[in-house]
Amino acid sequence: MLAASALLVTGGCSADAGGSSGGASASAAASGTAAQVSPSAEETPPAKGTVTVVRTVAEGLNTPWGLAPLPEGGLLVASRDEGTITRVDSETGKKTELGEVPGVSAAGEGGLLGLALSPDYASDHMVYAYFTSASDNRVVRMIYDPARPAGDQLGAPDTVFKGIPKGMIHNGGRIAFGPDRLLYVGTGESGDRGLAQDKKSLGGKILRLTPEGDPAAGNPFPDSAVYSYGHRNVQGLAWDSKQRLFAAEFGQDTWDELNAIAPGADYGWPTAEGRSEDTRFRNPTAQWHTADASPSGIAYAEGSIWMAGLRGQRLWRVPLKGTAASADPQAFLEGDYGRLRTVVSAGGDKLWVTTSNTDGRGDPKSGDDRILELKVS
Ligand SMILES: [Ca+2]
Repeated sequence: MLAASALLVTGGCSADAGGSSGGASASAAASGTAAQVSPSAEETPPAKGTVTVVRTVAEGLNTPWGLAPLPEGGLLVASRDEGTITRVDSETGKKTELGEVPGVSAAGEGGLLGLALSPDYASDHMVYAYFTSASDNRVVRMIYDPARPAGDQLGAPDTVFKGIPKGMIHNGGRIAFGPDRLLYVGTGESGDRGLAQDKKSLGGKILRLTPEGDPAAGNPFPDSAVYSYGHRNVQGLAWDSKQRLFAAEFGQDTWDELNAIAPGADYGWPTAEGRSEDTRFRNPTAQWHTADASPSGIAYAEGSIWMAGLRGQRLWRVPLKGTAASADPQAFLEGDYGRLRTVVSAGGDKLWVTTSNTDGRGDPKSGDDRILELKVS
């Protein structure tokens, strides 16, 4: 099972590695790979999409960051600044605090960030969390027992991976299990831009780990958790229907990026921000001025990547053909709900999106922060 998944991932990548960093050749390679995987042509979504806000799922959340839909229904949401995990009933909006994650040291952009459920959640009930501690950024896992009293439902944390550089800014923080059942971790260069190109540093990287926290077999660099490098601050991770990984990251003051991630590839920071002519670097699938995006979470639905913009206060739709954008990105909800932090698939054409107006950089209104349910196409 693992070997087959690894082969699939490696296969996708060698096809990509053959191309130059140019968007056209990368997309041609990716389409070729997709055609081999499935005999039916890969469908391209319409150039223009739609977003309908179905309802507000929950209100009154403090600095919501990680969001993990539970298979039994409901959502887990992390509070960056309080260091707590809360379950939201997705029907009624009722909130139940699971408990506080011990050791969270919230300051600046750091705190309790990403959440992910174990690939064996049905049997092990394990919740993974990425947080900023007093000394570093790290990933822990805890057993979640909803039968225990509210506030006391999290077991003692088991540290899975530590030593990721921390800072007041650029702490990364998104974690997600891929279709290969491995744990992907988006990190930031913690404000020390040189770390992004240093393959020995865990900052400014996407990492790939086993559920136990070891570097995954088949990672591009020997005995290393590093999967891709040259990133500034990765806060969005999602896979498309062909199991290709995409990641969003913040630019400095020029270009935010959505990238198609290939193992071992260099995404250019700090030498390049956005597209460049330098063939050492992978060019983004799409890029935005930082005032229009400043992206955190991403999700895949209905043939497009959906990207939440903080400073941009909007949800971006990037329709895909292979790993390229098939049409210009399109913005939704612009300014309607303020800053948007996290977006996850709610199945089919539904998404859950969180606002981020209580994060110290927003203008909180009554009811902030909230989780919205969207219907998209
Ligand atoms: Ca880049």
